[in-house]
Amino acid sequence: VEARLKSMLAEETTDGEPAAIPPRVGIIMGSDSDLPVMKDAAKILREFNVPAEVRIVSAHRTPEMMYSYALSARERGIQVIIAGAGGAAHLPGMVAALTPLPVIGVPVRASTLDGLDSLLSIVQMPRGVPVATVAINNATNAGLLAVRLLGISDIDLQAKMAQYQEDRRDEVLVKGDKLEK
Ligand code: RP5
Repeated sequence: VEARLKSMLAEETTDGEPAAIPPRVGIIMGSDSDLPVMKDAAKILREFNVPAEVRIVSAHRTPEMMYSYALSARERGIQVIIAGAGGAAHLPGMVAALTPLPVIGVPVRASTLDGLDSLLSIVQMPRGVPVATVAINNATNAGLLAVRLLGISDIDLQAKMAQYQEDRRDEVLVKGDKLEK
């Protein structure tokens, strides 16, 4: 999956390979069919130079792997987990139950129900086990939220986020100017 992701990102970015440093963010997904959506989280983290790992970890098909991944993530230095899944999307919630790390859930549109099934499966967590849920298929926001969380204790990263926001604002202003002309 890392190889597929690399080729997907290579098509979209022109910068070189990120340095092989220990990952701070774990991006996991229930199936390789989630990768076209979840690659956007990896892309954002790469833009911010945040080291991340990408794994297929299924709550239903590889439950033992899900357990060992969630239980070992903190000691391996992972600080935030982004978990994407579709349909009966139990992965983010189960991982959040097993680790004290913040978990961001990405509902993937994977079935005939247009992603509403995934959204509700992820967002409707019981009290005590939070998952920060982003919009359906919006792995970009999951990446950005991970950067913001890391920015709490990393002022350089927080400054980069402030710059990112200014750049987005400027984009809107430029588009507005063009419309007026
Ligand atoms: C979920 O089931 C996965 O996260 C995926 O979104 C969905 C369909 O998986 P595949 O049948 O494409 O492997 O577990």
